[in-house]
Amino acid sequence: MTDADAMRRALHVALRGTGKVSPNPRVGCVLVRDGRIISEGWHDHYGGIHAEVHALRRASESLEGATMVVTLEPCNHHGKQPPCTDAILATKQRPDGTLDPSRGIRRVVVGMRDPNPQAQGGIERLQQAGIEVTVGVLEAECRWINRFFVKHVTTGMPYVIGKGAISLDGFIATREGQSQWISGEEARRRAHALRAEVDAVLVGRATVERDNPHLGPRLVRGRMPRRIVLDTGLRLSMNYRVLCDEHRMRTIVATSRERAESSAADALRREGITVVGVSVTSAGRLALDELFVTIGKELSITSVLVEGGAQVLSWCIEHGLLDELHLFVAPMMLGQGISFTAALSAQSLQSAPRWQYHALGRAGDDTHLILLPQRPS
Ligand code: AOF
Ligand code: ZN
Repeated sequence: MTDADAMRRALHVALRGTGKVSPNPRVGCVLVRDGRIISEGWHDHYGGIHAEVHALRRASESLEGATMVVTLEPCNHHGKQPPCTDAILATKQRPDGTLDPSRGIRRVVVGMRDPNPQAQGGIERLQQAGIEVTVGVLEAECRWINRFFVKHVTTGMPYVIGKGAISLDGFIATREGQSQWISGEEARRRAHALRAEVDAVLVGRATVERDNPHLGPRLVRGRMPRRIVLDTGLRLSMNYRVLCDEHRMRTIVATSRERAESSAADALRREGITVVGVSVTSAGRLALDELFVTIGKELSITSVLVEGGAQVLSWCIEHGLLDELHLFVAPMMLGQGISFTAALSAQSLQSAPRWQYHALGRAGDDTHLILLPQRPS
């Protein structure tokens, strides 16, 4: 078994923490001895034990000479949990408490360094104790599963993903606003899997009024994300699902600073809904960059899926707020309709937002594009 094989398994078990560990990273760990996996562990929920300790506790065989393969640098700090480095070094202790280099875990393979300054230093600490450490195995994959955590812990802002289901000619709805359904079942299932992965799903008021969406991952197993509704004037009636169903306590309504102090805002708060006030731009729209800073810092939201509509998506694209874009392109043409970038107007080809392909595949009859912004170099 190569380090990469073991890391692939560690990445796989890390995903068991999906939807449960935020704002922490998803971390997986396997212990390898004599060429086979003897134990595995993962960070299962926020505040719970870390992947390394989980794997060490679950081991039913001797750890003598074993290699630990873990997707993230073992932490070296006291947070909600004690340092994983201590647990690793404990496997090397003689009965008198001194370290014996030949005992216990002999080698540690790390996918990526921990970007959290408070937790860093694990690699050096292990090396000082005589453990051989290899860093950077399947690093790109490890970074990808923790792209939300990495952005949030380094900038305080959530990682923002845009999502649209469009026709071949780029429309998200007919002229009359009919959009259910442009994409097929498999594309919708993938979109729901994204909902289960992010901390929050964001939509504008017009989308709530048109579709009365539930925004939960009903087509897959997963927990309900927080739901963010943009409502500058706080005019939405309380009868929409996001404001009155059993998950309303986890809904966040973003509105102007002024309306956030109004009696309408208090009525929402009495229902357990969070109301966040942000500045309004000269164009009369909520300043989403400010909203993202607030929800990242105050509500520990590490990721947001922007589901629409066209106004909100256009605004995010125009202001460079998307870190990733998922487009499900259905083999269908409308000729006229609501373009998913209706409110975007590029003045020239040079100034048009450009993207690079991260992945391109099929989702049933639809094409699934995952794009990353091409930031000016
Ligand atoms: C690890 N293994 O499985 C995870 C780590 O408050 P705590 O104690 O849970 O610490 C959270 C921080 O520890 C988190 O921000 C990240 O830097 C690291 N997460 N580290 O060694 C794990 N989940
Ligand atoms: Zn740890």
